[in-house]
Amino acid sequence: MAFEYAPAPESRAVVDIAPSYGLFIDGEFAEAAAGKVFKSVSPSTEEVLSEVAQGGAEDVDRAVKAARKAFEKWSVLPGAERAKYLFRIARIIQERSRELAVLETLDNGKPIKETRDADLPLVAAHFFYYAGWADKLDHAGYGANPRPLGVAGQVIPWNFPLLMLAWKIAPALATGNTVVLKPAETTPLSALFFADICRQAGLPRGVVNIVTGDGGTGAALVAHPDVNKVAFTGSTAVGKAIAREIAGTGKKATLELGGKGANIVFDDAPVDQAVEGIVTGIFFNQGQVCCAGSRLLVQESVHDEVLDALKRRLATLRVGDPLDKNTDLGAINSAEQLARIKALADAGEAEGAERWSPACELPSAGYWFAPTVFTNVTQAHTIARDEIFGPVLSVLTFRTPDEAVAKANNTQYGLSAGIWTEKGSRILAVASRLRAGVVWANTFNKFDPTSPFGGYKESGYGREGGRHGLEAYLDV
Ligand code: TXE
Repeated sequence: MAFEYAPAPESRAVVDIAPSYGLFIDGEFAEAAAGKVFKSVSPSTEEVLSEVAQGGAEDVDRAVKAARKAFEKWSVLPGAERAKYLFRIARIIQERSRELAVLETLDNGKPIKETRDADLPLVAAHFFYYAGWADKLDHAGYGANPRPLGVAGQVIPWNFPLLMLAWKIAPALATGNTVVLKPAETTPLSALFFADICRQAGLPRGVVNIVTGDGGTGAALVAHPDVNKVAFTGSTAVGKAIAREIAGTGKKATLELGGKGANIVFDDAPVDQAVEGIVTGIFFNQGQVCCAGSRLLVQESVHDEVLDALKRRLATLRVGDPLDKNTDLGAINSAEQLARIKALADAGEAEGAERWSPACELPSAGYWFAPTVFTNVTQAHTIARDEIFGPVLSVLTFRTPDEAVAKANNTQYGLSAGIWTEKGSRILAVASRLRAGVVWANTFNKFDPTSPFGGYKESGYGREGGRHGLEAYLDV
């Protein structure tokens, strides 16, 4: 049935983006030493949002020095004092959440519905959660006299810019470390707004430094001899290069890399509920999620029923202006990422899988990809093995729980999985055999700061979130 569509655009005017931004070092914004800049472009319109400083090795060095100096005082501040700053930051994030949500949507391309209702509340929750830990770490509470590692060099991706920043900065600060963070080159703006929030919260100079730039800037940070801990989220290829770079240096590292999550639907699962989980699993953030449920493993007996329901549901999704509150799918983050998605989807077709997309009109400017479902996929297909990092679902079938487990584990990755079944005993039996850092049951992509997150196999090592996330920043 056709219905009238009334656009509900969020106001762009709630955010004031400056025409240019410097690096945030030792509490001040400053130009890069070499005077280089790059443009931050809105992927939904290709509009240039701002010009941002391109940090080089000299800038990284200045930032690390500032962080080292700040560490002397920050690391010995009583936990309760550090907590006050983190609580203050959390509160300011809540107060400025509308502005930050609009900013993130403009810079990243994801729907305002997601930045407003998922990203921003989680960002604040991480700061509240780790603020609560800061004074519990003082020995009597935590045990073995934990000590911060020193200066943390943190490199983050573009898919959840502010949330990845929160995952990295909140536990580092709670444990008494200081930080140099490099945001992704396509989404630098929310980290620079966060720098302003640090100033607003009165955070001592040098505790948080933001050095914007590209992979070369990240490499300089990782390689800096005075960085004690590296925290990276990004591609598996760069994660491996970082592991090689720091081998033998004594630097500690957490690496959160790619994934190829299996979303396993058994024949007793409520179909409508499972379909919602499949949609969230692969179309949330246009599928640019490391723990996306990019492989649907559906029990053969319900394959047609589930696929019919899924296609009906996909026909109702709205793809378009990410600032519209009704939008379900926004833009792909960059031209490069769009090209990667297109190439893999083309490989799916070339290798004989069956491609389907709902009818939808994509905007002419910007980077867009329609929600896509591939059926008749085998484990040998490239689209069943490689991380696509886009709104592309590969559907495979299974007959028995053993076969489901074997197929789910047949990947170089091990970040996430989902199980849909009414049987509690089956959830426990299957979950314990899945080689994945997170297994959701009858839900997908649910996050909470209290839960550790991280991968098996080539999805990386170390955990972020929860108590385990603290340990990544401590020596005992
Ligand atoms: O990642 P990169 P890209 C996957 C996803 C995607 C692919 C490529 O499959 O299609 O990676 O994305 C910085 N030393 N994921 O090219 O290059 C870079 O500047 C230090 C999964 O964007 O890994 C950015 O800040 N840093 C993923 C960050 O690393 C370096 C999220 C990520 O960029 C560097 C993103 C170097 N040598 C992509 N080279 C996830 N796990 O969620 C680049 N960087």
